[in-house]
Amino acid sequence: MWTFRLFPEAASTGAREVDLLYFALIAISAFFMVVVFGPLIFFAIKYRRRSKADRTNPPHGSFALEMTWTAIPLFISFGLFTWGAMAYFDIERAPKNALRIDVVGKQWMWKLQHAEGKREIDELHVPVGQTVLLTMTSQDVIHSFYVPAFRVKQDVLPGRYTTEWFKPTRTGEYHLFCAEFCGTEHSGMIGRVVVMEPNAYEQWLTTGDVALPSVAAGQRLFTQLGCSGCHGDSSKIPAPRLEGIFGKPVPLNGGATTIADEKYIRDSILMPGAQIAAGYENLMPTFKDRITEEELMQVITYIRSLSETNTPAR
Ligand code: HEC
Ligand SMILES: [Cu+2]
Repeated sequence: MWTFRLFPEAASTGAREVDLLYFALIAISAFFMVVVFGPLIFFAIKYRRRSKADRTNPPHGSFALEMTWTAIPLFISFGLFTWGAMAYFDIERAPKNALRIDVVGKQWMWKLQHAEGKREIDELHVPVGQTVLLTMTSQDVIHSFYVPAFRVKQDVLPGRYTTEWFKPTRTGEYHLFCAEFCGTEHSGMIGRVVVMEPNAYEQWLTTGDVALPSVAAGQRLFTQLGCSGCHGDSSKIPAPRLEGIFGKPVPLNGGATTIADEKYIRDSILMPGAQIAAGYENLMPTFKDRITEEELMQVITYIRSLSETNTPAR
């Protein structure tokens, strides 16, 4: 049955924060609307033409009044800015220890991959009460991953990784939209997020077609594509070891330093000549036309997994 609702359901921890801020903005705006329009309408009626209101001795300014109506809105604006900035940082900062899911957008579908191997299209299954972190990219144009019930929306860009996180608080099914006009069938780029009880989710992960877990798939690609030939134990080419580099600073030729994050690893694979690790030569071939977006994410997941056993930086 169709029911009228002004707001989408609120089904994540972040939804409460966003809604509260939004309601506060509406309440403050409504209050000042009354403060401005109330007297305006009152005076318009009182001093209408031909009214007999007293028009002698009009007041000419009041310093105290001017200060008050400058200072109060100023502090309210500061407060709103601080609140908004804090909420923004909460939304933007990817939490640690989250359930990681890889997302690839393309015209016109969402392809999702769980770390355990399960793949989905236009549907995302997640457990309730657990923080979920999406790492997203696009294989063509800009898309935007939007789940109104979680109050999260993030652009998904070709050639880059963006993240989005949420912690569902209620089981159920929620809309998933692409919120960036991305071509003729943009309006069809929709799906659903299914929030399940944790044990139902565990069970779902093992039913139907289950592909290789991301780390294992990445490791297999690492061998198949020949990365291990140069970066592995029996390498005859001077190439840096990749154990322990993830998330750490890496010195580059020319003296600069960068952090070995997803983007750096990605660029190293696609454009190896762009940033050369200090002390090495530009001997690595590009894998530009030999690797898909999904495979890139798996290789990165594998390289990240090499760093999860506290290896010190080079
Ligand atoms: C022909 C040998 C060779 C192959 C094959 C090769 N690499 Fe490399 N790789 C290198 C060399 C040499 C460097 C150092 C120079 C540079 O930064 O480009 C390097 C650098 C890197 C870096 C940056 C490391 C750092 O410490 O800054 C990453 C990441 C990387 N390779 C990943 C890969 C992956 C993934 C593959 C397979 C898809 C691969 N490489 C295949 C030789 C190779
Ligand atoms: Cu789209």
